Amino acid sequence: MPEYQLYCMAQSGNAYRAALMLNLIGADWKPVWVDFFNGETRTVTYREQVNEMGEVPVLVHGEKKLSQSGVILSYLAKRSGKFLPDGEDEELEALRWIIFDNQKVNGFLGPYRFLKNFAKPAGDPGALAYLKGRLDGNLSVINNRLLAHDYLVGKRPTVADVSLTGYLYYPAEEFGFDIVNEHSAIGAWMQRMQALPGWKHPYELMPGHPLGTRG
Ligand SMILES: N[C@@H](CCC(=O)N[C@@H](CS)C(=O)NCC(=O)O)C(=O)O
Repeated sequence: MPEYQLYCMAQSGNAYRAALMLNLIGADWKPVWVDFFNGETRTVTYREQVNEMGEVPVLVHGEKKLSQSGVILSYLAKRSGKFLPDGEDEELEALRWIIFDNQKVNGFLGPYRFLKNFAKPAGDPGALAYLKGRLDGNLSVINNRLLAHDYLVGKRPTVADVSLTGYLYYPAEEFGFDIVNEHSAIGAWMQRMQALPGWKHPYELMPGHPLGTRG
């Protein structure tokens, strides 16, 4: 049995952060596919046995069961000594960017892509336009940061950068706009992250792609 199990599915950028981190630290792990699109996370069994919040990802490590990708990243960084912020100031700074990302960057990219790509019926155009407006502003905040810094915190990648990867590598067609063309510093940062040993695309790293394939 591998040391870590990660409840996830290929379409989830929230799960991708955790799967990527496991790969980047060279962990012994295996994915546990969640049938998200047929409602598995809404079942009583999932909520009682896996995650009362009804969300993916969930990391299982021995007796521990962790959810919230920011918590999972922090746990794995502490255990492995990799992607750890250096000292209290960097730790707080990393947390600041993780929360901004969770709430305003990937926290909007996920629902936007879901409404555009997977929702039946497709998302309301007004809701999509609202989210796109917020995304333009929030991605610009990240782009400005990355114009001045190679990584979000300090001079090397930390958990804050792993968190930011979330939805960024999914194909532009799934969003209907191209993040890399619109935000060049994010594009350059994505290439730096992609060059790290162990980096893999979300569709390679987690089961269930293409949609409808059982993981
Ligand atoms: N902040 C959470 C977000 C997790 C999340 O929203 N996951 C989605 C899948 S991509 C989910 O399970 N959503 C279920 C729901 O909201 O009902 C994290 O970073 O882990």
